[in-house]
Amino acid sequence: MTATLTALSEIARANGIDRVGVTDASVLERTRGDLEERRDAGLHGGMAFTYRNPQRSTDPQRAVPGARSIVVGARSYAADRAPRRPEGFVASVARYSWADHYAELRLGLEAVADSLRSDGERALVFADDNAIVDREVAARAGLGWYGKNANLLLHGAGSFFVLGCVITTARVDAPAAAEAPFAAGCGSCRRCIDACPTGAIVADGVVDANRCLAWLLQRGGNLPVEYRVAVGDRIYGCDDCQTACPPTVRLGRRHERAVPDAAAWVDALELLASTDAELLERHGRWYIADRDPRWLRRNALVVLGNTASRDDQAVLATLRHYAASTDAVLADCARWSLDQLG
Ligand code: B12
Ligand code: SF4
Ligand code: SF4
Repeated sequence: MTATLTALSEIARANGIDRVGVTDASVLERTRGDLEERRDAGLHGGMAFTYRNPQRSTDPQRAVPGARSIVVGARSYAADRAPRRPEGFVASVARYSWADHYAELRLGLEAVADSLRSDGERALVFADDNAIVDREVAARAGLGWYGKNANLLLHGAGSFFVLGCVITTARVDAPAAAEAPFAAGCGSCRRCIDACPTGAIVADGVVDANRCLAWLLQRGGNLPVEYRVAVGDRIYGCDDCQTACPPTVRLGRRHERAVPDAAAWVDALELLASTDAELLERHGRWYIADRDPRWLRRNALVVLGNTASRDDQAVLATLRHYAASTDAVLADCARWSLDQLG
């Protein structure tokens, strides 16, 4: 059967999705080449995700055999205010994780998929999944354009959006694409490149994951010494190439949502005193390599070295405790932080 984008958009919007578009289900040829080229050059920094099997992650037919269309949805995570920074030694969480926007996005997309399924079609939801490259399907659906920071900036709305899609066997008719009323493209701007604390944007639209704090804080293993100061107070994710982006900051205001204070900050000392089970319960929806809470402790130790006061006895006791640990990574980070605090 043939569905219309107008009808599906109404369902999506009624279920928390801000922007909707559609594209066909052909192979994402350009991105397949980009993934292979960047992986061969080592820019993936050991990431698996979509890099593990680019033949699969760029072919919608592998996700849903017989697929004809991809309905793409975007949900804003722009916050209506800066959450209050609590007292104590707190570590910051990137904006896209201040609330579970992926869960909300998936719910909205499931409503769209349900409607397609009720017409007898196959329809599966993907969001931040290894099966398909989200930015490229969103770009092809006409939702936005790539910035030099590699993020997809939505027309007239910036990049504070999470992206997902429904891959379906249905044919989805879209009204003829109107010319976007907003200018696309970065022009001579390069603020994100200059703002990146580790120089990870190595060419326009190309991020070297070996240097990107978002990846270094997620992956397993040690934090490279040369990037520990740049970690600053971050425990999860990094926003600098987006908070430096003029269209994202200005236009993001059009799609603001309320956020809880607590979700933006994590008490570093409390984290370091918590059990594995407590950490997984509190932060389980984050991507943590191998679901191993050691990596959260590693990050928190480095945050203390960057932000704590050298006179704080509780901080020193915690760092000394970890410096004596048999865990080589945690001991190394704790010693580094003790050195930083003098
Ligand atoms: C791997 C991954 C990462 C990696 C690597 C990111 C990267 N840029 O390579 C790490 C862990 C570092 C990461 C970090 C972040 N991520 Co991430 N990540 C992914 C994931 C799982 C796969 C991305 C992928 O395969 N990319 C393929 C590569 C080839 O694409 P690309 O890097 O975007 O490159 C494109 C441009 O180079 C463009 N291009 C080509 N030629 C040219 C030329 C010019 C001049 C320009 C400008 C562009 C351009 O084409 C390429 C695509 O073919 C997706 C989810 C998914 N399933 O898709 C989320 C995803 C991309 N991440 C997302 C988010 C929110 C983030 C962070 C903002 C989180 C944070 N605050 O810490 C940061 C942003 C870092 C950054 N500047 O990109 C969102 C992005 C939403 C958006 N509006 O763009 C996604 C789509 C998740 C989601 N479903 O919402 N991420
Ligand atoms: S997320 Fe942070 S470290 Fe990664 S490219 Fe953007 S500014 Fe650089
Ligand atoms: S900061 Fe400037 S160069 Fe970077 S993505 Fe935004 S508009 Fe483009």
